[in-house]
Amino acid sequence: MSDEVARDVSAYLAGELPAVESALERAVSRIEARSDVPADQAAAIRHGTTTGGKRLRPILCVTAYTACGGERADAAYDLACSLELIHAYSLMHDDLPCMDDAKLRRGRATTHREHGEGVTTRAAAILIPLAALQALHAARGLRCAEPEARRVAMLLMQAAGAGGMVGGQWVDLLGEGKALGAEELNGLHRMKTGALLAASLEIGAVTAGASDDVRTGLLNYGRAIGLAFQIADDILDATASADVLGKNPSDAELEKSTYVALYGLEEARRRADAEIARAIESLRDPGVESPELEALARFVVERGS
Ligand code: GRG
Repeated sequence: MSDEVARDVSAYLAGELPAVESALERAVSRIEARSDVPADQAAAIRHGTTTGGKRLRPILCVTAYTACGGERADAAYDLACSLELIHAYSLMHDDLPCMDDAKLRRGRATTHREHGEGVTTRAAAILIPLAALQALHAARGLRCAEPEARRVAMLLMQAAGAGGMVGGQWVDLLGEGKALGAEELNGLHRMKTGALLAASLEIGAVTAGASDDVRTGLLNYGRAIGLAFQIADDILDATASADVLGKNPSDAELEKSTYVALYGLEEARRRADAEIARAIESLRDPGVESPELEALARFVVERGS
Protein backbone atom coordinates (compact mmCIF):
# COMPACT_ATOMS: atom_id res chain seq x y z
CA MET A 1 0.00 0.00 0.00
CA SER A 2 1.46 3.39 -0.95
CA ASP A 3 1.88 6.05 1.76
CA GLU A 4 -0.91 8.05 0.15
CA VAL A 5 -3.41 5.16 0.20
CA ALA A 6 -2.36 4.32 3.80
CA ARG A 7 -3.02 7.93 4.84
CA ASP A 8 -6.35 7.94 3.01
CA VAL A 9 -7.57 4.68 4.52
CA SER A 10 -6.51 5.77 8.02
CA ALA A 11 -8.38 9.03 7.55
CA TYR A 12 -11.40 7.14 6.22
CA LEU A 13 -11.44 4.73 9.18
CA ALA A 14 -10.95 7.59 11.65
CA GLY A 15 -13.78 9.50 9.96
CA GLU A 16 -16.19 6.56 10.27
CA LEU A 17 -15.28 5.65 13.84
CA PRO A 18 -17.30 8.30 15.75
CA ALA A 19 -20.58 7.31 14.07
CA VAL A 20 -19.85 3.61 14.68
CA GLU A 21 -18.98 4.24 18.34
CA SER A 22 -22.16 6.32 18.80
CA ALA A 23 -24.26 3.54 17.31
CA LEU A 24 -22.61 0.99 19.61
CA GLU A 25 -23.23 3.27 22.57
CA ARG A 26 -26.92 3.51 21.55
CA ALA A 27 -27.10 -0.29 21.31
CA VAL A 28 -25.46 -0.88 24.70
CA SER A 29 -27.55 1.84 26.40
CA ARG A 30 -30.71 0.18 25.07
CA ILE A 31 -29.52 -3.16 26.48
CA GLU A 32 -28.73 -1.56 29.86
CA ALA A 33 -32.24 -0.08 29.95
CA ARG A 34 -33.92 -3.48 29.47
CA SER A 35 -35.59 -4.93 32.52
CA ASP A 36 -34.83 -8.50 31.35
CA VAL A 37 -31.04 -8.07 31.24
CA PRO A 38 -29.47 -8.28 34.72
CA ALA A 39 -27.08 -5.42 35.55
CA ASP A 40 -24.01 -7.69 35.86
CA GLN A 41 -24.60 -9.09 32.36
CA ALA A 42 -25.16 -5.60 30.95
CA ALA A 43 -21.82 -4.54 32.49
CA ALA A 44 -20.08 -7.50 30.84
CA ILE A 45 -21.70 -6.56 27.51
CA ARG A 46 -20.38 -3.00 27.90
CA HIS A 47 -16.89 -4.36 28.60
CA GLY A 48 -16.92 -6.71 25.62
CA THR A 49 -18.52 -4.31 23.18
CA THR A 50 -17.52 -0.72 23.65
CA THR A 51 -13.78 -0.56 24.19
CA GLY A 52 -11.30 -0.77 21.35
CA GLY A 53 -11.39 -2.76 18.15
CA LYS A 54 -10.98 -1.64 14.60
CA ARG A 55 -14.74 -1.84 13.92
CA LEU A 56 -13.96 -3.33 10.55
CA ARG A 57 -17.26 -5.15 10.07
CA PRO A 58 -19.56 -2.15 10.65
CA ILE A 59 -17.31 0.08 8.56
CA LEU A 60 -17.38 -2.46 5.70
CA CYS A 61 -21.17 -2.67 6.00
CA VAL A 62 -21.72 1.10 5.87
CA THR A 63 -19.19 1.43 3.05
CA ALA A 64 -21.00 -1.24 0.99
CA TYR A 65 -24.35 0.39 1.80
CA THR A 66 -23.18 3.81 0.62
CA ALA A 67 -21.37 2.33 -2.42
CA CYS A 68 -24.82 1.00 -3.43
CA GLY A 69 -26.45 4.41 -3.07
CA GLY A 70 -27.48 4.39 0.62
CA GLU A 71 -27.02 7.46 2.80
CA ARG A 72 -25.04 7.73 6.03
CA ALA A 73 -28.04 7.88 8.41
CA ASP A 74 -27.98 6.80 12.09
CA ALA A 75 -30.02 3.73 11.13
CA ALA A 76 -27.27 2.70 8.67
CA TYR A 77 -24.79 2.64 11.55
CA ASP A 78 -27.32 0.79 13.75
CA LEU A 79 -27.61 -1.82 11.00
CA ALA A 80 -23.82 -2.01 10.70
CA CYS A 81 -23.39 -2.42 14.45
CA SER A 82 -25.58 -5.52 14.48
CA LEU A 83 -22.50 -7.17 12.93
CA GLU A 84 -20.25 -5.74 15.63
CA LEU A 85 -22.57 -7.12 18.35
CA ILE A 86 -22.12 -10.61 16.88
CA HIS A 87 -18.37 -10.05 16.61
CA ALA A 88 -18.24 -8.88 20.25
CA TYR A 89 -20.16 -11.93 21.46
CA SER A 90 -17.81 -14.21 19.54
CA LEU A 91 -14.73 -12.65 21.11
CA MET A 92 -16.23 -12.87 24.61
CA HIS A 93 -16.91 -16.59 24.10
CA ASP A 94 -13.66 -17.22 22.23
CA ASP A 95 -11.63 -15.89 25.17
CA LEU A 96 -13.34 -18.12 27.76
CA PRO A 97 -11.27 -20.80 29.57
CA CYS A 98 -13.19 -23.57 27.73
CA MET A 99 -12.04 -22.11 24.39
CA ASP A 100 -8.83 -20.07 24.01
CA ASP A 101 -8.46 -19.21 27.71
CA ALA A 102 -7.21 -15.72 26.83
CA LYS A 103 -6.08 -13.19 29.40
CA LEU A 104 -5.79 -10.19 27.15
CA ARG A 105 -8.03 -8.75 24.44
CA ARG A 106 -7.52 -5.37 22.78
CA GLY A 107 -4.84 -4.65 25.36
CA ARG A 108 -7.20 -5.11 28.32
CA ALA A 109 -8.24 -7.93 30.61
CA THR A 110 -10.70 -10.22 28.83
CA THR A 111 -14.36 -9.85 29.82
CA HIS A 112 -14.55 -13.04 31.89
CA ARG A 113 -11.50 -12.00 33.91
CA GLU A 114 -13.31 -8.86 35.05
CA HIS A 115 -16.92 -10.04 35.10
CA GLY A 116 -16.64 -13.78 35.71
CA GLU A 117 -17.06 -16.78 33.47
CA GLY A 118 -20.76 -17.47 34.05
CA VAL A 119 -21.84 -13.85 33.65
CA THR A 120 -19.74 -13.46 30.48
CA THR A 121 -21.09 -16.67 28.95
CA ARG A 122 -24.69 -15.54 29.49
CA ALA A 123 -24.03 -11.92 28.53
CA ALA A 124 -22.44 -12.88 25.22
CA ALA A 125 -25.33 -15.25 24.42
CA ILE A 126 -27.83 -12.42 25.01
CA LEU A 127 -26.12 -10.45 22.24
CA ILE A 128 -27.04 -12.99 19.53
CA PRO A 129 -30.82 -12.48 19.39
CA LEU A 130 -30.43 -8.79 20.20
CA ALA A 131 -28.15 -8.40 17.19
CA ALA A 132 -30.70 -10.12 14.92
CA LEU A 133 -33.46 -7.83 16.20
CA GLN A 134 -31.26 -4.77 15.79
CA ALA A 135 -30.55 -5.73 12.16
CA LEU A 136 -34.27 -6.22 11.49
CA HIS A 137 -35.33 -2.91 13.11
CA ALA A 138 -32.52 -0.94 11.47
CA ALA A 139 -33.32 -2.35 8.01
CA ARG A 140 -36.97 -1.38 8.51
CA GLY A 141 -35.77 2.06 9.65
CA LEU A 142 -33.88 2.36 6.37
CA ARG A 143 -37.17 1.75 4.57
CA CYS A 144 -36.39 -1.79 3.45
CA ALA A 145 -39.50 -3.69 2.41
CA GLU A 146 -40.41 -6.37 4.96
CA PRO A 147 -38.99 -9.34 2.95
CA GLU A 148 -35.61 -7.58 2.56
CA ALA A 149 -35.54 -6.56 6.23
CA ARG A 150 -36.13 -10.18 7.23
CA ARG A 151 -33.54 -11.33 4.71
CA VAL A 152 -30.97 -9.04 6.34
CA ALA A 153 -31.61 -10.57 9.78
CA MET A 154 -31.46 -14.04 8.23
CA LEU A 155 -28.13 -13.32 6.51
CA LEU A 156 -26.68 -12.17 9.81
CA MET A 157 -27.82 -15.31 11.63
CA GLN A 158 -26.66 -17.59 8.82
CA ALA A 159 -23.20 -16.02 8.91
CA ALA A 160 -23.07 -16.40 12.68
CA GLY A 161 -24.39 -19.97 12.74
CA ALA A 162 -23.44 -23.59 12.22
CA GLY A 163 -22.54 -23.06 8.56
CA GLY A 164 -20.62 -19.91 9.43
CA MET A 165 -18.78 -18.56 12.45
CA VAL A 166 -19.86 -21.12 15.07
CA GLY A 167 -19.25 -23.99 12.64
CA GLY A 168 -15.79 -22.62 11.82
CA GLN A 169 -14.92 -22.18 15.48
CA TRP A 170 -15.92 -25.76 16.10
CA VAL A 171 -13.70 -27.06 13.30
CA ASP A 172 -10.91 -24.84 14.65
CA LEU A 173 -11.21 -26.30 18.15
CA LEU A 174 -11.27 -29.85 16.80
CA GLY A 175 -8.14 -29.09 14.75
CA GLU A 176 -5.99 -27.98 17.70
CA GLY A 177 -2.88 -30.13 17.85
CA LYS A 178 -3.37 -31.41 14.28
CA ALA A 179 -1.73 -30.25 11.06
CA LEU A 180 -4.58 -29.18 8.77
CA GLY A 181 -4.10 -29.09 4.99
CA ALA A 182 -4.87 -26.13 2.70
CA GLU A 183 -8.44 -27.24 1.90
CA GLU A 184 -9.31 -27.77 5.56
CA LEU A 185 -7.72 -24.50 6.61
CA ASN A 186 -9.54 -22.55 3.88
CA GLY A 187 -12.86 -24.20 4.75
CA LEU A 188 -12.41 -23.46 8.43
CA HIS A 189 -11.60 -19.78 7.92
CA ARG A 190 -14.22 -19.27 5.23
CA MET A 191 -16.69 -20.09 8.01
CA LYS A 192 -15.02 -18.80 11.16
CA THR A 193 -13.88 -15.35 10.01
CA GLY A 194 -14.95 -15.05 6.40
CA ALA A 195 -18.69 -15.57 6.79
CA LEU A 196 -19.25 -12.55 9.05
CA LEU A 197 -16.93 -10.31 7.02
CA ALA A 198 -18.70 -11.33 3.81
CA ALA A 199 -22.12 -10.83 5.45
CA SER A 200 -21.08 -7.27 6.37
CA LEU A 201 -20.87 -6.45 2.66
CA GLU A 202 -23.91 -8.44 1.58
CA ILE A 203 -26.11 -6.93 4.28
CA GLY A 204 -25.05 -3.43 3.21
CA ALA A 205 -25.88 -4.29 -0.41
CA VAL A 206 -29.27 -5.92 0.29
CA THR A 207 -30.37 -3.05 2.54
CA ALA A 208 -29.48 -0.52 -0.16
CA GLY A 209 -31.53 -2.49 -2.71
CA ALA A 210 -28.53 -3.44 -4.88
CA SER A 211 -28.98 -5.59 -7.99
CA ASP A 212 -28.06 -9.29 -7.79
CA ASP A 213 -24.86 -8.67 -9.76
CA VAL A 214 -23.68 -5.96 -7.41
CA ARG A 215 -24.67 -7.95 -4.33
CA THR A 216 -22.76 -10.98 -5.61
CA GLY A 217 -19.73 -8.83 -6.43
CA LEU A 218 -19.70 -7.42 -2.90
CA LEU A 219 -20.20 -10.87 -1.40
CA ASN A 220 -17.23 -12.21 -3.40
CA TYR A 221 -15.18 -9.18 -2.36
CA GLY A 222 -16.09 -10.00 1.27
CA ARG A 223 -15.11 -13.65 0.86
CA ALA A 224 -11.74 -12.73 -0.63
CA ILE A 225 -10.89 -10.15 2.03
CA GLY A 226 -12.04 -12.66 4.66
CA LEU A 227 -9.38 -15.11 3.54
CA ALA A 228 -6.78 -12.35 3.20
CA PHE A 229 -7.69 -11.12 6.69
CA GLN A 230 -7.04 -14.55 8.17
CA ILE A 231 -3.73 -15.01 6.36
CA ALA A 232 -2.69 -11.57 7.64
CA ASP A 233 -3.86 -12.54 11.14
CA ASP A 234 -1.60 -15.62 11.05
CA ILE A 235 1.32 -13.51 9.82
CA LEU A 236 0.78 -10.99 12.62
CA ASP A 237 0.45 -13.76 15.18
CA ALA A 238 3.76 -15.22 14.03
CA THR A 239 5.65 -11.94 13.82
CA ALA A 240 4.25 -9.46 16.38
CA SER A 241 4.39 -9.56 20.17
CA ALA A 242 1.34 -9.91 22.43
CA ASP A 243 1.93 -6.28 23.49
CA VAL A 244 1.55 -5.05 19.95
CA LEU A 245 -1.40 -7.35 19.21
CA GLY A 246 -3.11 -6.68 22.53
CA LYS A 247 -4.08 -10.35 22.83
CA ASN A 248 -2.75 -13.70 23.93
CA PRO A 249 -2.22 -16.71 23.83
CA SER A 250 -0.59 -17.15 20.40
CA ASP A 251 -1.59 -19.69 17.73
CA ALA A 252 1.60 -21.69 18.46
CA GLU A 253 0.68 -21.89 22.16
CA LEU A 254 -2.77 -23.16 21.17
CA GLU A 255 -1.23 -25.61 18.67
CA LYS A 256 -3.34 -24.21 15.82
CA SER A 257 -2.68 -24.78 12.14
CA THR A 258 -1.85 -21.53 10.37
CA TYR A 259 -1.12 -20.30 6.86
CA VAL A 260 2.37 -19.38 8.00
CA ALA A 261 3.02 -22.93 9.18
CA LEU A 262 1.54 -24.30 5.95
CA TYR A 263 3.23 -22.01 3.40
CA GLY A 264 5.97 -20.05 5.19
CA LEU A 265 5.91 -16.27 5.61
CA GLU A 266 6.73 -15.24 2.06
CA GLU A 267 4.20 -17.48 0.33
CA ALA A 268 1.55 -16.58 2.92
CA ARG A 269 2.11 -12.88 2.08
CA ARG A 270 1.85 -13.62 -1.64
CA ARG A 271 -1.42 -15.46 -1.13
CA ALA A 272 -2.89 -12.62 0.94
CA ASP A 273 -1.98 -10.19 -1.85
CA ALA A 274 -3.58 -12.49 -4.43
CA GLU A 275 -6.84 -12.49 -2.43
CA ILE A 276 -6.79 -8.69 -2.33
CA ALA A 277 -6.40 -8.59 -6.12
CA ARG A 278 -9.33 -11.02 -6.38
CA ALA A 279 -11.42 -8.83 -4.04
CA ILE A 280 -10.80 -5.71 -6.13
CA GLU A 281 -11.62 -7.63 -9.31
CA SER A 282 -14.93 -8.73 -7.76
CA LEU A 283 -15.89 -5.07 -7.35
CA ARG A 284 -14.90 -4.13 -10.88
CA ASP A 285 -16.83 -6.96 -12.59
CA PRO A 286 -20.29 -5.56 -11.73
CA GLY A 287 -19.03 -1.95 -11.94
CA VAL A 288 -18.94 -1.06 -8.23
CA GLU A 289 -16.83 2.07 -7.94
CA SER A 290 -15.56 2.41 -4.41
CA PRO A 291 -12.03 3.64 -3.76
CA GLU A 292 -12.83 3.18 -0.06
CA LEU A 293 -13.54 -0.55 -0.46
CA GLU A 294 -10.39 -0.95 -2.55
CA ALA A 295 -8.31 0.78 0.12
CA LEU A 296 -10.02 -1.20 2.91
CA ALA A 297 -9.11 -4.45 1.12
CA ARG A 298 -5.43 -3.45 1.24
CA PHE A 299 -5.77 -2.30 4.83
CA VAL A 300 -7.01 -5.75 5.82
CA VAL A 301 -3.65 -7.30 4.97
CA GLU A 302 -1.41 -4.42 5.93
CA ARG A 303 -2.91 -3.53 9.32
CA GLY A 304 -0.64 -3.64 12.35
CA SER A 305 -2.92 -5.50 14.79
C1 GRG B 1 -19.53 -22.73 20.80
C2 GRG B 1 -18.07 -23.69 18.95
C3 GRG B 1 -18.71 -22.50 19.60
C4 GRG B 1 -18.51 -21.27 19.07
C5 GRG B 1 -18.99 -19.99 19.65
C6 GRG B 1 -16.59 -18.24 20.01
C7 GRG B 1 -17.31 -18.35 18.74
C8 GRG B 1 -18.70 -18.84 18.70
C9 GRG B 1 -16.74 -17.96 17.62
C10 GRG B 1 -15.36 -17.43 17.57
C11 GRG B 1 -15.05 -16.93 16.23
C12 GRG B 1 -13.77 -16.17 16.18
C13 GRG B 1 -12.94 -15.99 17.39
C14 GRG B 1 -13.38 -15.67 15.06
C15 GRG B 1 -12.12 -14.91 14.93
C16 GRG B 1 -12.44 -13.54 14.63
C17 GRG B 1 -11.23 -12.67 14.58
C18 GRG B 1 -10.20 -12.91 13.54
C19 GRG B 1 -11.13 -11.71 15.46
C20 GRG B 1 -10.24 -10.58 15.37
O1 GRG B 1 -10.96 -9.63 14.59
P1 GRG B 1 -10.51 -8.14 14.47
O2 GRG B 1 -9.07 -8.08 14.09
O3 GRG B 1 -10.65 -7.66 15.99
O4 GRG B 1 -11.47 -7.44 13.59
P2 GRG B 1 -10.96 -6.24 16.59
O5 GRG B 1 -10.39 -6.28 17.97
O6 GRG B 1 -10.30 -5.19 15.73
O7 GRG B 1 -12.45 -6.09 16.62
